[in-house]
Amino acid sequence: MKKISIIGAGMTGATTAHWLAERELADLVLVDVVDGMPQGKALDMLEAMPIIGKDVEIVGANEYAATKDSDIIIITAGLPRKPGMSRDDLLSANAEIVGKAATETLKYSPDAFYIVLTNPLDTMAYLTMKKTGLPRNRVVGQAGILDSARMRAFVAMETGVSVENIDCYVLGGHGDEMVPLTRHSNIAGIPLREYLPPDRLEAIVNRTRKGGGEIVNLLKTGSAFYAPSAACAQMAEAILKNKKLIVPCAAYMDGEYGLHDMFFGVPVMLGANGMEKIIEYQLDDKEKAMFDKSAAAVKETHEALKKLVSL
Ligand code: TXD
Repeated sequence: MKKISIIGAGMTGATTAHWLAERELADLVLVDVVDGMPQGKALDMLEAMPIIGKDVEIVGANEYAATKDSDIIIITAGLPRKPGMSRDDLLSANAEIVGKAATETLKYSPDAFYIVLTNPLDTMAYLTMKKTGLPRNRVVGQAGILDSARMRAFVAMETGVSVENIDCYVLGGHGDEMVPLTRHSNIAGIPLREYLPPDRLEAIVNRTRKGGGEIVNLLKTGSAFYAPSAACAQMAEAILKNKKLIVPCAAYMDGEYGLHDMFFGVPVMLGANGMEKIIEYQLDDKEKAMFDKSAAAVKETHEALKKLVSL
């Protein structure tokens, strides 16, 4: 059985374990600093396995040693947003937590692939790659699957069409400057721009951009977790099953889309070698302008990180 370790057993970490256990993909380890909490959640989930008929081992721990020989490490440890906060407000607190999680886990699992979820997402993925010194195929950040799924859900709500028929692509940084690509999005092959009147499409794009904040404002004590963790599980499955799945993820840019030395949300292919390929869309001038604006915002957070941490 493969092994996946999830660092941070809070809302997204524990729910990622839940989605993964349903898929019977790998044995699972939950690590958290809170005494007893990861152990309690892991045992409770393990006790659900006879009911759902899945043979998965689930262990909780406060020490990184429990993650030994993991195939995939998923980093969710860190603070979530509260109402009124931007993702960037989390930078200094989460940089310390993610930096430690990355270097400690690598000691026990030198061959693992990393999926990063902690915010500010693009910058935490960058930190993970720099701290571990891993090649870029081994570190990927989750944002685009979630942002695209939000847009797909809103289109389904608007049209009454099955979510399975709806393909949307939201690229760029995981912030309010994200780039929903309406030209590339479609319902059963029909371009979204033909299917929906411009004002409805614009409303969906705006709601997508603010989708994370909408949930934060409703929950008040934390941020979204069901959809983000479903996205992490999909990424882990694509890697472990060598699916060659093309999904939007945060990947290290080495000249693609004219971007260098930064993580950014682009379509990537996920397979047994992790982030195997970056797919480059042809962007028109308007899309390129949105891309550049989003990239500038992400770059600024990367620069702020470099002032806090030596990389
Ligand atoms: O799409 C995305 N990328 C995101 C990102 C979608 C949703 C949430 N996103 C971010 O993930 C969010 O802004 C946070 O930065 C992280 C985790 O969110 P979550 O909702 O899971 O936060 P919780 O419930 O507070 O859980 C975080 C856990 C908590 O149990 C802490 O005790 C633990 O992290 N924690 C640690 N675990 C291990 N090691 C260390 N050092 C540590 N510090 C805190």
